[in-house]
Amino acid sequence: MNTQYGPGPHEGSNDESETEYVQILDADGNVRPGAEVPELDDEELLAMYEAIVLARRFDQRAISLQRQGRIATYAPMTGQEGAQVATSFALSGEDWLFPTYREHAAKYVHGVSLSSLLQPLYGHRDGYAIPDGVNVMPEYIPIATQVPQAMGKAWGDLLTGRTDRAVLCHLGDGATSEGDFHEGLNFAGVFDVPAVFVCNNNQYAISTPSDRQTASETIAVKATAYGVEGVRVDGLDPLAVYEVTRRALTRAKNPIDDERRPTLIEAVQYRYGAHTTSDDPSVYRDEEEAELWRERDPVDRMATFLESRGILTEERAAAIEDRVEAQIQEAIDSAEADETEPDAIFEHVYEEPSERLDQQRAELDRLREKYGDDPFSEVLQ
Ligand SMILES: Cc1ncc(C[n+]2csc(CCOP(=O)(O)OP(=O)(O)O)c2C)c(N)n1
Repeated sequence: MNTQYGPGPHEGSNDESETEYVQILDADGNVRPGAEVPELDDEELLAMYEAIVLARRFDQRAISLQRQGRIATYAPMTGQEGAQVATSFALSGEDWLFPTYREHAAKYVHGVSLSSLLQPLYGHRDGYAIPDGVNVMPEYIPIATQVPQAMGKAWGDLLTGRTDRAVLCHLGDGATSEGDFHEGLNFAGVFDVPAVFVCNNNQYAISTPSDRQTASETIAVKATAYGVEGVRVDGLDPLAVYEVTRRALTRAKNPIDDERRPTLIEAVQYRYGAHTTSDDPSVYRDEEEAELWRERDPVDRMATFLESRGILTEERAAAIEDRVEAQIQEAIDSAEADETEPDAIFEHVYEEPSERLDQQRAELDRLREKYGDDPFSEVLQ
């Protein structure tokens, strides 16, 4: 490995394991002694940084939109954008992405537009469609169900001779307690499918801390039980996450049967904010704990790294902020311009409508008679 191994996460985190884990940047954004920077040119490094900044600003705007009552419940990703962007940067366009409800930035980098990310939050189903040529599955909300499905997709590709592409499947630390995780990983190891599983260990499954989730020393160590590779990486270090994912994807796509290996990556990170906009983290964790992780912030570390190389200048940083703001505003305007069609919620549920659906549609008609064409806004007042 051309990367440097460092001690476990900072003192004070609830992870006291001594397991080595991969880091390229130190907490301040300097390249660690002996570590090698991935082979990305200046434009690629800047593009990675811009996507991370965009993810952070998108998150802030989305939370604000939810607070204004303009969008539905939203799952924030601040603190986790570095890992999301870096994993998707390592993908080729042919690779498939299986995201959870939190991987907005990972989806965006792999080709989903910002307005498509917002559409479902505005009640428009179109955002869930898989756009032509974009290999991103709709987000998975039932925890860990994507793991056996991603394995199955990769196995199907293997059986049809498509080892030139891989499947990258995201999951949370809480997902590792579900049977689906173990079944998926077990099959992946037995059949050596072209897949990479990225566990975004953000330290909490809603209010359950990761040390109550598992008695294993780490999540990466679980890979051993299934005969897949296990790697632990600093999830707030985008360069380290990129490098680890790139290597895992190369291993997954090895055309030689005996050398192709799936990988479980544990990206150690922290959810700075709430689980969703319906959650209040202050009831189950101390703000001081979050502060310790913020000192290793992925945006700041990437900025320091790029500045030290003369790649990020003040003018470029300002241009990035302007571009990102404009892009997000355009996406919001576009998602808000879409007309809501209340009747659409009854479509695509069953091939033949059920009695209950018919009753619900009749209820909508009744509300329309009472409140006019926009019954929801009246009812929701
Ligand atoms: C099968 C299932 N059980 C319970 C839930 C309710 N639930 C929603 S999110 C969540 C926590 C998941 O935590 P984790 O896997 O660590 O991912 P994170 O939300 O932290 O990204 C739970 C239990 C669900 N969505 N699906």
